Amino acid sequence: MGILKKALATAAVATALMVNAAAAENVKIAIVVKALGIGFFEAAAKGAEEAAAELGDVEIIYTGPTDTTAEGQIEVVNSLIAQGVNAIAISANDKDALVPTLQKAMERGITVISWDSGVAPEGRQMHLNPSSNALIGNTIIKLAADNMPDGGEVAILSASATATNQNIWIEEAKKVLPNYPGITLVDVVYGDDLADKSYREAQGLIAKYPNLKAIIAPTTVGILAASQAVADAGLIGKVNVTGLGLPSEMAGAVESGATVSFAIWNPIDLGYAATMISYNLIKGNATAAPDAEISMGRMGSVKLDAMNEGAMSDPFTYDASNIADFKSIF
Ligand code: RAM
Repeated sequence: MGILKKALATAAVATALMVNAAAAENVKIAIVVKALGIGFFEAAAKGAEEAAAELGDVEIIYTGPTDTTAEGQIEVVNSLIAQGVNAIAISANDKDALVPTLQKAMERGITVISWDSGVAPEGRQMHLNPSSNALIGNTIIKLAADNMPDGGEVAILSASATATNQNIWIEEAKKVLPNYPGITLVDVVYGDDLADKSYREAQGLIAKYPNLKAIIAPTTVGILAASQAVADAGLIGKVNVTGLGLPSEMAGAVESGATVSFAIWNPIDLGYAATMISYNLIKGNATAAPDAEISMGRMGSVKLDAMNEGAMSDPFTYDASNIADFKSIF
């Protein structure tokens, strides 16, 4: 080999080694979602990537099962443990079923937090709620009530029956129902955050309750499917669909009138914040403990309560007057 060739080869090896060293220093943060293919989580992943770009030394691993089951998430978490990630930030399909696997992750030194949909305290270091649970519970009932001046029957179309977040919101909604005397909750059904199952469950509600005035879906998948079922059944103006949705997915429903209004927080900010928190815990910049304040970068900081839970901002309501401004964002 000529001298020049040899020097070039040595330089190439050196460069490769440097690239490897830099990659090795990257912090690996896994964002584990309820299931792949859900727009809400794709928006959160966008926020996670924004945080990673800001931090510079982070690799985001966006992953989840194909359906919203705890079994699927356990498999995913086991493979992340084997890969040796630095943090697992999970939106859980079940509060308890994931605890042993996540405890195993923590024993291996992996930072574990839940966000969006929580894990029981023994299975994670902290949990990030998008907003106050009580406020979300009240919001979903109020959104229905505001368009039912004469009261009447409402039904809830939820995600999976074990989803921590929807179950808490439904519990909170039931607590405030007595404040809405004309309104009766006739049923709660589960679409598992699958579009086709949610659509069929909405059809079932329409068939079973001929006087139904509103379907409340505290899930972005459910609200979209229910609005389509109501439109397809020719019931726009008779059954109002409301709950939690993405402006990008719900613009058509608002335009058709199947949905008068709905609410949500910013899922991009939520994914961004979960990533920032994971990073600060990995790096030892913060410890998850009651009263701790953990920085979330451009989102300010979150203060943990006695259960190591914190909450972000209030949900925002969307209707025909403002949806156009948001439908291209998330
Ligand atoms: C779906 C998921 C998610 C929930 C939103 C509102 O995307 O169930 O967990 O927070 O709806």
